[in-house]
Amino acid sequence: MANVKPLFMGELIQDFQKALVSLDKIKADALFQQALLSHSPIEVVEQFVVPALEQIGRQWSEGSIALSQIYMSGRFCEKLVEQVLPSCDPDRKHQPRQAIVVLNDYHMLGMRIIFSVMRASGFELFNYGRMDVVELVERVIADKLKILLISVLMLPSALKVRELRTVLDTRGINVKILVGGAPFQFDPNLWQEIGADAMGRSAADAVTIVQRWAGEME
Ligand code: B12
Repeated sequence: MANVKPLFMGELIQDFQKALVSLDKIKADALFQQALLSHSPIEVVEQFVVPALEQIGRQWSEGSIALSQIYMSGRFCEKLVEQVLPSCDPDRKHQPRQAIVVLNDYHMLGMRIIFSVMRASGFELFNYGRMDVVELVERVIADKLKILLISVLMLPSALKVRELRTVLDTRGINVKILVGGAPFQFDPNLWQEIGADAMGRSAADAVTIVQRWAGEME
């Protein structure tokens, strides 16, 4: 971040967001590459792509753009992110068994980012994709998980974590749950209310929290 003035980054985000909304992939790609000249891939994802998509989300809730524009923006950003975040690191560590999942909803981009960054940081974890509570409980048990990362972007999906925790408790399964996504950013107490062990706002938080838990479990 050191080389670029915040104002410049802000302008770049505005232009990127406009290019996405007008479905101008060539311009969006060029701006993304420009941001990469002065920022690391994860900085570009978290400080450039995420704010642009959040602005697009706000425009949609105000009624100024269509759902199809959000959808195409999200899909295109997924492709850009896939290009720059490596899916694995040669120096994998042995850690507690862990997985990441999108619970119930269809917002997949945040989960993909967390998964890529965790793997790039040397963590090995299962990617369950999208699951509902019933399927997830069986996988947690079958895979003998110690840590479960859950991404949700809709409030009803966030509330499903409470149901998951209750079923796991009933079956005597002890697994640490780390949650993240928009509902937890909107309501900072929500993660505790639904029975999670921690909440993270970013991929960097996911790495820090899992590292801490892994250390405690050694
Ligand atoms: C793109 C988008 C879509 C795309 C998704 C495309 C895709 N393939 O993912 C499409 C168009 C499909 C979509 C559909 C809908 N959407 Co939508 N969508 C968004 C939008 C604009 C951006 C989401 C996104 O991809 N952000 C970029 C990613 C990278 O950010 P992120 O997921 O937040 O992840 C970061 C952090 O949260 C964190 N994180 C995420 N997960 C985790 C997990 C862990 C463990 C940790 C530590 C951290 C972490 O780290 C990530 C990287 O920094 C948001 C707006 C917003 N403010 O989030 C609305 C939003 C999530 N959508 C919303 C809604 C309502 C819908 C729809 C119901 C709309 C409709 N009427 O049909 C549908 C429902 C689909 C469904 N059933 O799931 C609402 C949810 C409101 C609520 N309180 O429930 C939002 C908040 C918009 C709004 N302001 O109203 N959406």
